[in-house]
Amino acid sequence: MQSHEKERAILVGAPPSDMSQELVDEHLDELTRLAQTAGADVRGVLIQRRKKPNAATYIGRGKIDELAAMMSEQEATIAIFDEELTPAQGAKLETALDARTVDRTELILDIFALRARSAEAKLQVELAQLQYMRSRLKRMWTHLSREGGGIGTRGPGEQQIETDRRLIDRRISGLRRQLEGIALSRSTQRKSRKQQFTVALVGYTNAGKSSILRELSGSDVFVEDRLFATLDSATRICDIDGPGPILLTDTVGFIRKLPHHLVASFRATLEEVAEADLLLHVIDASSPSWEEHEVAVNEVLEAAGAAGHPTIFVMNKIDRLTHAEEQAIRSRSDALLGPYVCTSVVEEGGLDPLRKALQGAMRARLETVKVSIPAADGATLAEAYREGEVLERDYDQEHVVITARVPGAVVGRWRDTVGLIVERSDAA
Ligand SMILES: Nc1nc2c(ncn2[C@@H]2O[C@H](COP(=O)(O)OP(=O)(O)OP(=O)(O)O)[C@@H](O)[C@H]2O)c(=O)[nH]1
Ligand SMILES: [Mg+2]
Repeated sequence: MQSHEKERAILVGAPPSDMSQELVDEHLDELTRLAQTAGADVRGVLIQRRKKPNAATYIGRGKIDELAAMMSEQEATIAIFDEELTPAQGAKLETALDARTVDRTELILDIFALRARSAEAKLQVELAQLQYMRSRLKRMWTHLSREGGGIGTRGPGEQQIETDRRLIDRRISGLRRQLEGIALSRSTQRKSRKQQFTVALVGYTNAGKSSILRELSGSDVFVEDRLFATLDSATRICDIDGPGPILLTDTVGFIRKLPHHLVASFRATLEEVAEADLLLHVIDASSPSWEEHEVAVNEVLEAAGAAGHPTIFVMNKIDRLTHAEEQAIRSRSDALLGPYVCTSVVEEGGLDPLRKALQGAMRARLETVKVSIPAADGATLAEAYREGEVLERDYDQEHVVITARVPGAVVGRWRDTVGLIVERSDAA
């Protein structure tokens, strides 16, 4: 993207009258980051506190004049609204301002389109974009069109939109079919790792999910201080010095008012979350609005059918807090959250509390058994070491007798295996 083609933008918000100034500022900071991520040059901000946004034009008549004046003074090319505008609101505002309006949903969709790497993520984003456009029959604001010079000159799908909704519908069902195919092969893949302990990282964008995955797995995972750094879920094997390895999956970050079309089209990715044995809900504890972020993430989890899943909360980035702040956060967390740990990716040993919690969660699902294995059966012995912890090991002539902690699924299979003698053990 070339800088001289950058859109000059005024941001517009209509927060509720009773919202704290701190939260209003936080929301604007976030919108600014979103706008900058999408490549806009933010020239100004306009706020109108209201009981609720104006049904016809989002902000009131007087504010529209103020906005128009501000835009001409700042030579702004677009106005960016911190809410999904209805098709009618968008159209009215564009007429009144004689300029392009972009709403929060378009902005997020545009960033997702910029970030999508895998075939699946690209299809998911395109599906969400088409659904958004379908009800508006207008061109999408997109980084692609800016490359072509000026906004909205060549948005993808422009022709379809202008000519025929049916083409969009056809494309939408085509995309759905392709995505279903991909989802099917993913679920087959998942079933094959069913007996392993699977953990999914979820949380607000930029909370530190990928950093934690990178640190725990020791592998190269993309981390950056920007919104929606990760769009593709990545799974890595992590050794946490516990009974056997875990499979840790990183997922796309969530955000306040995440467009529902996006949630819907990322459903397959989110299913992975719903099927995990355990969720790690990562929270940036250094953000003043972490409580609001936590609620937003829960809303998305609910929409994805993963609410109420066994969860450990991870209060991350505590290195950024003073001791007093950390204490305050701990007492809030005691009151608000389920089991939680405080972590830091940048401090030496900062993830140890998380490792311990994961070890505990793994142990809780293990059964301790005493198994007599024919000496020739090396595979079962190897499985015991791979899937769990071997506590004791004895030999007689023809057998290896071990006491081991292994997942219930493994115990079940061993019980069904001819030649193995399995007993419950009380050994700790
Ligand atoms: N100070 C500090 N910074 C951290 C910590 N963990 C992560 N970060 C930084 O926070 C930023 C975001 O980290 P990521 O791991 O990319 O966050 P993410 O949750 O994967 O974000 P998305 O993929 O956008 O959802 C990066 O600049 C990290 O270096 C931490 O414990 N302390
Ligand atoms: Mg990430």
